[in-house]
Amino acid sequence: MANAIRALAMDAVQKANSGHPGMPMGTADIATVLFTKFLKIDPRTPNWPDRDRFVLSAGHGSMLLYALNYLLGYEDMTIEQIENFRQLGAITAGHPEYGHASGVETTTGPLGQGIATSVGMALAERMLAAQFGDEVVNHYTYVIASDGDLMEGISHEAISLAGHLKLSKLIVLYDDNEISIDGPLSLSETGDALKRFEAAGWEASRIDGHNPAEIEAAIEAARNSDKPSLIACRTVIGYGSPNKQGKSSSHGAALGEEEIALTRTELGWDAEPFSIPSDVLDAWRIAGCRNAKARKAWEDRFKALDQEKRAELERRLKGELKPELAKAIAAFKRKVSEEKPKWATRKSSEETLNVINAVLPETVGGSADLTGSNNTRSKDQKAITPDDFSGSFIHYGVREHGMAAAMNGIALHKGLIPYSGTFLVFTDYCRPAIRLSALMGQRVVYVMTHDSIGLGEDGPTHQPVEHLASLRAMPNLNVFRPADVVETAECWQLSLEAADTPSILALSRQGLPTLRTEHTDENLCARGAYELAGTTLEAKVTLIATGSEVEIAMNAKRILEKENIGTRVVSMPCSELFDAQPDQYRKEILGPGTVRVAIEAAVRYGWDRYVAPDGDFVGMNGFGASAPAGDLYKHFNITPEATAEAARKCLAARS
Ligand SMILES: Cc1ncc(C[n+]2csc(CCOP(=O)(O)OP(=O)(O)O)c2C)c(N)n1
Repeated sequence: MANAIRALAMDAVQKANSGHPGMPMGTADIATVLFTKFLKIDPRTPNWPDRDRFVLSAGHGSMLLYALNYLLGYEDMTIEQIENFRQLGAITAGHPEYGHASGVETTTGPLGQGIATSVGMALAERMLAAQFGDEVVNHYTYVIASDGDLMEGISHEAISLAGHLKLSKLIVLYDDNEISIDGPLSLSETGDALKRFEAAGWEASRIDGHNPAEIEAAIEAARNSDKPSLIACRTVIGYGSPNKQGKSSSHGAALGEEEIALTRTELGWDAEPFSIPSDVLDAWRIAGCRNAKARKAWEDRFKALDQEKRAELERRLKGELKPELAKAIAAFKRKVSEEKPKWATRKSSEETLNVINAVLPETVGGSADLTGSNNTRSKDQKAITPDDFSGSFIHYGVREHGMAAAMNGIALHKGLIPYSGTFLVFTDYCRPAIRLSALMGQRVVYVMTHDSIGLGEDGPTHQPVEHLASLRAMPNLNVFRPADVVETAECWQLSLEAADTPSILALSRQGLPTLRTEHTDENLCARGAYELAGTTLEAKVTLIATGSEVEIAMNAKRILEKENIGTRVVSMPCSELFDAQPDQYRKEILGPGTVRVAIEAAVRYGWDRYVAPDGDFVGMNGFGASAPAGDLYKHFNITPEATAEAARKCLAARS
């Protein structure tokens, strides 16, 4: 049965003349034991909520997963798909992509992401079990990870978090083949992976990854451990290939027709390419049906749940929000637009979370050790502990990258909506995971506070300048920068409603006045930008600002209007949503015929498309500095006066 995986992998890579045969050939025995004896999945119901999760962290070995899914009988994984490995339109992408083939639980390929994402999946399982009971939520998370996965820094964050939380239903099978691309692992690694995991609170063992009895015993032991488990499986990369096995030459290139013929002989496999002997295929298909009964029994238990609990779990798994949310946000907006508090938007976010978390039990908050700064913990929100997963707040520790990947895992698992915080400048520490949130279309909310030089004394290491532009460049990511408490509530609502798009909430450290003092039920941020203040004069200038600089724009308007220069102010909390509006709306908002000046305490990159052809930009040209916020705004000339002056100059240049 394992040789069927090897044959499909080497033949598909040969046909595509691209791909990685060595890893699937080396891990075929591990995967065969795992998938035929342990993994609780039902290919006929690929999204059965209580299935075990399998993560192929070593995504370059994608043919392992595709071969398994074909052999097990996933309907969408036909032999034609295998034959079209890595071709346009096929579901058999170069690396496994979430949303293409069923049975692919997460996108992998950037090494380290899979194992870190799996921590979130295992965590979600524990949290949902605490909320809904073991009889409906009770599954394992299995990972196959490679040397590259464990060499990546993110693996450290992931394993220490999992070890701390005692995620005992997380089992990592490590493809311990001592080979990476450049050659033997000894070129660049001397560490002891087992000791590393043990030090992080894991159970660790080493076995022969080609001995089915040892593999089975090790997985059985891991399932009964009260810690997460690492099983280092000593394997031979490219197993079966007489001239390439055990060598990096089998890692990332087709073996070649001649070597494939020799491998067939070596393995005693004489079937034609893409053809699996019927007895072998039958055995696989029978293995694929193994859990049909378990799935049925689960459905019965699910149906037997009390009506309310069942409806709630169903809603949560579908990712539908409660209708009460919109009402609660509207009531909050009405209240604050009357009270007009002067809050930092991070504080506004906290107040909004008090409203959201009271309505939505599925939100899971957190922070990378900046809870008091990110204001992500709402009133009465209980933190989870290794012994009690009934809370809804996670102390991720100083592990931004691991946190972001774990949030992907929580979102992918379904049933929970993750949000968590750090400083905006440290989105750089999370970026590969944010990119996967966007690529996979996951509802993950990144609460990123201290969003500009406005954070003050911590200085340029902590002051983001290029981050907004670089995040805005990422496809399918909404970057919100609200100006006041009302916009913050609206942006939170939009983040939660975007079921297929992650969001960044860029929030201020410094206090900001309430600018939206007239209540509207309508979510004005939904169109990305809107006219916050019109003019009774003839409109000559449009000031476009985001976040904390909207206040500056409002003050610049006052200066200009004293001089009889009609000035509109546009707040642009989300340029992605604005860019998606119809032409007509965008033109109208940008103020046809007016001179446009944009104000943002960040770099200009990306703003020219709004201020063209003869506008200007008031913002940062380089890194910030260490000083009180007010001094910095003056020093960098991001002030109402400088904004008014920029507008005057643009008008003068016209006439
Ligand atoms: C973050 C990241 N860096 C680099 C790569 C390119 N890459 C793919 S596999 C690999 C290492 C291969 O070694 P190993 O993980 O041991 O896999 P094996 O050779 O055993 O299949 C590298 C560097 C990647 N996919 N992701």
